[in-house]
Amino acid sequence: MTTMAPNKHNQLAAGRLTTKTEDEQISGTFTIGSYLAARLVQIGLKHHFVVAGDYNLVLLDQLLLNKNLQQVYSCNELNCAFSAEGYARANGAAACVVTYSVGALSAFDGLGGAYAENLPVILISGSPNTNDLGSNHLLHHTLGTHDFRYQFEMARRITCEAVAITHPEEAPYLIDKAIRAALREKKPAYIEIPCNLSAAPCSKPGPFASFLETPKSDPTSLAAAVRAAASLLEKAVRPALLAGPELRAHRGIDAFRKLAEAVGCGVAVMPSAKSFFPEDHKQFIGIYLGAVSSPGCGEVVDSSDVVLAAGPVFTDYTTTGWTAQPAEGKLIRVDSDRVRVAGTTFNGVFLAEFLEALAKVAKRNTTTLLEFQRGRVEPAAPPAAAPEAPLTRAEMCRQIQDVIDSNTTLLVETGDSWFNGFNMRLPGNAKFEIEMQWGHIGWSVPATFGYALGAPERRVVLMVGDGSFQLTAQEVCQMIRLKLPVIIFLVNNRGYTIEVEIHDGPYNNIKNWDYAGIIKVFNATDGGGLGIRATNGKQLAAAIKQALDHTGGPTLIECTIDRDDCTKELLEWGNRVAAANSRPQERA
Ligand code: DPX
Ligand code: MG
Repeated sequence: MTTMAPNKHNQLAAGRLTTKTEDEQISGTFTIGSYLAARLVQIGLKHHFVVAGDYNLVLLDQLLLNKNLQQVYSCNELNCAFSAEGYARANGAAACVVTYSVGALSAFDGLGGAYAENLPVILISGSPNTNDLGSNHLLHHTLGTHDFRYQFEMARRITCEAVAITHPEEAPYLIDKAIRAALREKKPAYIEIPCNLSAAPCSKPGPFASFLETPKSDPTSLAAAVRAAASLLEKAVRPALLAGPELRAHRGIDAFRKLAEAVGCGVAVMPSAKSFFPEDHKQFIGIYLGAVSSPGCGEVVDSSDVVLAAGPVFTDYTTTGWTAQPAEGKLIRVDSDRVRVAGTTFNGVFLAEFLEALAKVAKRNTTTLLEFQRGRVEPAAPPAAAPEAPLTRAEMCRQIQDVIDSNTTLLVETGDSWFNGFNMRLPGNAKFEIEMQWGHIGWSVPATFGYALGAPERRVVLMVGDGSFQLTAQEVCQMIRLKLPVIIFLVNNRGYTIEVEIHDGPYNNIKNWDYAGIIKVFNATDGGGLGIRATNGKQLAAAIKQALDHTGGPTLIECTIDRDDCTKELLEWGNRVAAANSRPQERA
């Protein structure tokens, strides 16, 4: 519904309404909307994701005036938030703009994901005209009561900072407060802007360097934590290092590597931290996931007497149903702002600083690496399937492996795509993205779109199941619209296979779609997307070749495999997680 907005956008596009507001900006006159745009550019954004609605149209006009910030459109607000989430993975931060309630409440699901995954996504929502606050008016797109605060109250629960602007004078302060908190905490923030204030004048933005400052540890606590950790490591017979998913958010990837190289021990990664330590590094021993760890890795970590876990997130999923969590007494646990050494906590110690400092004093001990190397059996390259034999999961993965080069980012959706992804070897600087904490099926299609916009120089490859794809499929049209050469491997196994293997029932069957054919629908008259179905290895090889040559838009390759053709890791992991989830209630 678009009744309230002046039709500035069209005039702008037609070149009729050009100079006044831009001149004003250059000469230092700002509005709330142009102030926000300037701040988004200052923190490094080149794009913002948008779904229009009458509570945000004037704001969108204001954002459009900033030529350093491209407005990117989403099909719905869930996709809008997930696109921003993916963009933040590639670019460090992101912003999305939605309309009141009908838009924002959908976006909240994606914002919850950004919270769970430690990504600073700034959600901006248009809101009612200030003259309606406290009046006796009922408004459209609301619950139909006189309460217009509920959205703000809800946002507070899933962000690190939520602000609702009610006066132009306060706007710069509140906008800065929200953006600074998001960047500091690596969590989403929320900014609510009434529809009649977006173009109201306000003061101009000041310096922003303080937005990007890294917090400093308390020197005494830092020294004490390093002493305690170094002493535990010194006594260890078989120390090992474990990289966790929070390493990236807290800028610890390089420091972790320095520490690893100083100690020289075996280095494992949690599944949600795959690619945070190079897989072709001589100290890399694989993914630690209990019984379904990479070959040889689980034994080394489990038998290690001191494990230093940096930025870990131990959940029922990442510990394979609570079966793979290093015991407290042998754990050095490095979190974003504290360190725990065998049960003693040191607060006010920041992750990267701690790892850097420990790297300077930690004793060298290569035992776990040697142990791993001794027991290592080089996995044989899987044989190619007969070209015309029905496509299997193994053959599909064998071929996808060859698409991954050191410039690739592989995104994997919740489902067996996780386990297929864990088994992929990542050369050089190849990257891996997973949403293992929030685990929202459908995350990957918009997140891949956002990621590809944020990292245009990379080859972006997605593995997604049919069930997940059905949630957010329409966002492929935005990849077509912006001509992004993403490669999507859509695994059509006719259902929710994870659930089939854990606990089957009629609810795990889904309506089949013509997934390859859907691209034609999205192309309409002007799109350049490719949709190809592969039912055997020969067709898949030809499809991959076409995809690699195709640069004018995405290629979706529908891989049809049997309903029960899944990884053995999924079966094992699924059973253990299901067992943990079905524990009967314990009575005191
Ligand atoms: C559900 C999951 O087809 O993958 O490999 O066939 O399992 P696989 P698909 O994409 O199916 C996904 C399906 C239904 N999880 O197996 S993992 C429950 C679920 C969820 N997120 C949301 N709703 C339900 N994870 C938003
Ligand atoms: Mg499926």
